[in-house]
Amino acid sequence: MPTYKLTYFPLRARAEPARLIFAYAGEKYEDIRIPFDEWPKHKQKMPFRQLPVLEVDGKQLSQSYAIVRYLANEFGLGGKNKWEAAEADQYTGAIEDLFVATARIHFEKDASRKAEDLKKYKEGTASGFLQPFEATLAKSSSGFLVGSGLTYADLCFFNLLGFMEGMLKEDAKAITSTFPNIQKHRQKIESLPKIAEWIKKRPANDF
Ligand SMILES: N[C@@H](CCC(=O)N[C@@H](CS)C(=O)NCC(=O)O)C(=O)O
Repeated sequence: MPTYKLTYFPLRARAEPARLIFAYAGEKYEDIRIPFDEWPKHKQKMPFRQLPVLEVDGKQLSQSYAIVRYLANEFGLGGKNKWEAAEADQYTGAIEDLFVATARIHFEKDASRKAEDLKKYKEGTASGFLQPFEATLAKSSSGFLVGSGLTYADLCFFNLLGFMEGMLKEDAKAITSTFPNIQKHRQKIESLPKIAEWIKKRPANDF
């Protein structure tokens, strides 16, 4: 059995999809959370000078989506064939776009630019990204995004909703709550027994 170490900050954000995969698969790993003030002394040891980084038997892998795809393929959550894998990639591409748009507003320091960007986000950006997920889930016979079963895309999407709401609070909740099939999907993911168990015991973070 390989030894896994996942290094990130004390946040869910970009590492949580990997943690959700480990939880769902019931795989052991070391969940390393570097305090922000200690980051400078670790930064130079990371391949892209950023986190998350996954170590598999001492080999380092950077980039959150490379990490989740690798783990998903290891643990049977990568889609049943190449087409399903490509569909999962399609969803995670959109998830990343909305993740970045959300974080940009949260971290914006200029108050008037922040207000303007938030207005655009609320008026269209966020629902424009969420609408295709809602439409896919409305048609899905399994209730998952891809094919007949759970893939890493579902876990990334689940994490995105919590991330949006953690970063933009009521402004995001007012948007996510308007999509009934997305809410149903969320409940489906959080009630998967292994996921429910992880959510109960994971460290509390806003996002
Ligand atoms: N494309 C990268 C982005 C990684 C990234 O932006 N990491 C941030 C935390 S979310 C980071 O390490 N920040 C500290 C730094 O850049 O020094 C990924 O998906 O992993």
